[in-house]
Amino acid sequence: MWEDLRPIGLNPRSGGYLRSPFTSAERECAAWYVDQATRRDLSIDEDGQGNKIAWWRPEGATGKGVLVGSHLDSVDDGGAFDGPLGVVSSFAAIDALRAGGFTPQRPVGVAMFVAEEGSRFGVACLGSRLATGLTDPDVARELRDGDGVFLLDAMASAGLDPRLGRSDLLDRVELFVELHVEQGRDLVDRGTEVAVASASWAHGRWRFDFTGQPNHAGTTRMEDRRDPMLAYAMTVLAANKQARLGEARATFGRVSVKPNATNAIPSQVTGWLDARGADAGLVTGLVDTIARQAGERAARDGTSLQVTSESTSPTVVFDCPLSSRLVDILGAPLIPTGAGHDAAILQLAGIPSAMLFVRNPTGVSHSPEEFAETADCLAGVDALTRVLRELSA
Ligand code: HGY
Ligand code: MN
Ligand code: MN
Repeated sequence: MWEDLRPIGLNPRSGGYLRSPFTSAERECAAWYVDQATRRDLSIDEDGQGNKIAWWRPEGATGKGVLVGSHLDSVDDGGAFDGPLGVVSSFAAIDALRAGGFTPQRPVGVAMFVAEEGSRFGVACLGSRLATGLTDPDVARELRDGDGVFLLDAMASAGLDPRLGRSDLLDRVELFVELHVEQGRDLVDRGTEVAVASASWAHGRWRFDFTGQPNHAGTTRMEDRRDPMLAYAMTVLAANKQARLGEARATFGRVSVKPNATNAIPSQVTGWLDARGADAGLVTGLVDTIARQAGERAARDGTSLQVTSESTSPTVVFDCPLSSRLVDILGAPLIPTGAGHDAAILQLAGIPSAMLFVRNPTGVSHSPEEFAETADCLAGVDALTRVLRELSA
């Protein structure tokens, strides 16, 4: 399965992946998913935003099912494992159960949630948020990517017949266990292969628009400038300082400049803040402080600032009985994550959800360096197989 996936969307220069939602590479990943499901005689349900569940419903397997799986889209130049490891491991776990002659008493589904990374349309976990009704389709209809392409147009040009909104796709789901590569160093520092997630940190994205006066880089005296780049630069440093002071995390990883010309003082600088912390209050306080300091600096420079919240998630504690059961089955540690996941969205929507993490020796993610050893990937499959055997019996 990995060999089939490996070349799809691979950026040969960086070794990272370009699988942005509803682009050809991501659609090739979706086709790979359909092929894998079809080879296993799984029946595929799909909702209006392209989320899919491939169901194993053997004779006698009735009622709501146990869902596993993850996402296949990536951040630009992301790693190979963030998302796909959960989907590959889910198919492999079904293979292992079948090879062992196991027949579940409840349906077992493998999910493929679309647009988890929020990298193209700005809202994290957009596919699962729409499917659960946590994001209003009217809001989603207004989303555009960096080139101004509307979500619906991107979906249509990728061959979907988009009908956004809460779907019945998840109505047949009893609980969800998402296996995911760890995006940090907890497991490698513990010397452990697999962990169970306790909670997903509160996190969100805010758009900072700094507006100034465009002018000539050579003829405009320094004292006559209203340069929005200055407040932006100060804000990046302020965010870093405030996050360190507040034991939170803040990142300006994306910026766009107009007109983005070497010899022109910008008219506008837009930076996107990703802020995270152990609880939502901490994150709100952090962003408020950063925005206040940014506004004060902009005012001093004769420029202006507008801050817009694009997507926020509270801290989500995964389903305790389910997570404790996984800890008992696997004897694995319970660790938090600073990353957002579809499992957190389903948990928020009332579907008992949990996560398994597989050791990443680099601790790096959202980067070509993201990695997981084959032995650890197999340990993850084994863990998921044991969990599925228990939960679907
Ligand atoms: O950004 C995140 O936390 C996740 O990887 N989508
Ligand atoms: Mn992910
Ligand atoms: Mn990710």
